[in-house]
Amino acid sequence: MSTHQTLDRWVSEMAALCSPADIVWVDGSTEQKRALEEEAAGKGELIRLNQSRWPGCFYHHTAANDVARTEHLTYICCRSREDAGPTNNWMAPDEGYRKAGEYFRGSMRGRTMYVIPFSMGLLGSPFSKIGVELTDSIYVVLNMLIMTRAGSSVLRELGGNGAFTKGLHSKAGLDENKRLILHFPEDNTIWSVGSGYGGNVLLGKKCLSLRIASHLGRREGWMAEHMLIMGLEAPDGKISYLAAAFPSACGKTNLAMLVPPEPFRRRGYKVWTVGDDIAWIRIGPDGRLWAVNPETGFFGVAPGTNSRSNPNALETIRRNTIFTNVLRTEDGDVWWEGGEEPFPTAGINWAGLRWRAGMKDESGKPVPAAHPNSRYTAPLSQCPIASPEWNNPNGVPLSAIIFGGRRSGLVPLVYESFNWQHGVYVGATMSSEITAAQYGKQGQVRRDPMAMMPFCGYNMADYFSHWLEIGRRLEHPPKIFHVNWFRKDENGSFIWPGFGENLRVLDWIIRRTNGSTGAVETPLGLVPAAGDLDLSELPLSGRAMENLFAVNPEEWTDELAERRHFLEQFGDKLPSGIMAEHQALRKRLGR
Ligand code: OXD
Ligand code: MN
Repeated sequence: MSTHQTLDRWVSEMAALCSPADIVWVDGSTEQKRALEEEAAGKGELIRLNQSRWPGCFYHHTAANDVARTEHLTYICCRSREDAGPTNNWMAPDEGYRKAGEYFRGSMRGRTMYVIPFSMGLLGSPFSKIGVELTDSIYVVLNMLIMTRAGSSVLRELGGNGAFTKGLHSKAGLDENKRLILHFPEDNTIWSVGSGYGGNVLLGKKCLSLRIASHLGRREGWMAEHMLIMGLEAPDGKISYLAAAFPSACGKTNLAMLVPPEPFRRRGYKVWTVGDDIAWIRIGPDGRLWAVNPETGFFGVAPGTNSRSNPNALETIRRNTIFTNVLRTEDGDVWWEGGEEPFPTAGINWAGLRWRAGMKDESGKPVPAAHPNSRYTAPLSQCPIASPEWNNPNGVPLSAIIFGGRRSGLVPLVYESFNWQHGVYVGATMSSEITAAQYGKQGQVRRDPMAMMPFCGYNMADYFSHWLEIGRRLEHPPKIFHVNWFRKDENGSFIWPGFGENLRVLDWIIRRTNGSTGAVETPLGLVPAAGDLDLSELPLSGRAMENLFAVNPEEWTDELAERRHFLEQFGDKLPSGIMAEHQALRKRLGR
């Protein structure tokens, strides 16, 4: 029970629908957390790892049919279909409540309903939003305690009549045919049923912090973005902040926790992690953009994480971490493809099968140890380079916004947009090649504006207008850049070394924002002039640099046609400024 009548009434109504055996309010205390861990371990929902090697860590695995976000079962339920736009699944609110209501009815029989009051953002910050998630999963409770600020303090902040997002989740039967992830932006409500996978059920994350928040942001004049936030400290001690949007599988977490290359480290460059996934951005009283990370943890992809690719992530997940769908060894260790050596010789793989190194399936394919989308949930406070500013209620001022994608051709290593409107066009036409980790044909290009395609809670054309409107209101807009770490040479090899070396590009970006370096104009935007990019101690040939920055107009014909086709689906709703930028690019390329 709380002191908030609307909240109490809603909890009672949802309990009447789902029929739990009892109701437990999550208070955020260590005692309650320990008791829940104990209970989950007792029921086998979590497995305690070897505590001397992995203190405070647990293992969990989801159903085999429930290992990733289910975009085809994710809907925006607003009254008018047009408000959801052509890139979202849409369902009428009445139908959504009716359909999911059938799946929720009696779904918690014999189970406990947990009531999790949580805050996205620091309590009391002007950026923050409060949510309450009702769930029948202890795994969800324990993840939410890592990813959000949850517990009784949130109820105190909510008081007797504060606004909150209503989130209802039930695993129900974990039946794919009875799974729905529904968002009712007009009711500030989320209903998620039939799944136990993080991205579908940790309702503070994608559902609230992006889909519902993007809707609230449009209404209230701020932005909810799928962006990492990082600080880059220069040798003089000045820290500049960047926010960057990349589609999945482009290394967002690695970039947020980047280790500078040796020559930069020696000179005193440092990176500070503010967030790896979500940025809430507002216009500050000084006319600049300010950003917070509303989360308190990382829900990161495990495979490929090792002490070379991301030593800071590896250090972060050494304790108090929940591992999902990785390999577990008999002696309570965990492992994943691309993880640390020594490699295990045997264990229980993500699907619960006895696994041996080198094992093949009937068709001769290697049997994976960890699922490619296996995850770790770890507290941000444990990141060795966590920025002290991640707890600043006013956020950090942004010097630059970076968009990026995975393109083996066409797109230079880095370019700067000419102005805000051009930058919004650059974000709106973002794209990435599909990798082995995603559904779809490998190499095929997928459009993903601002990396928000699966997360924008309203019509994407209105979202572009909102970006343009924010730009009009900004006295000191950050510069907007585009990067592509993935350009390949004629032999199909990556030209740019990536990882820590990406700092060289970030350094140019920051120096562009403070006017201390030059650039040359190309049809796409501004690129570093020869010598502007600091390549000290990086053996990269002049030819490689030429290939990295080449803009070949004749190669752009198909890309321009695809962009146009993509933008035309928004019809009259597409802001004219976006099409004007498209035409201007076409002209500059002479196509
Ligand atoms: C994520 C995603 O899990 O973008 O962050 O899918
Ligand atoms: Mn994400």
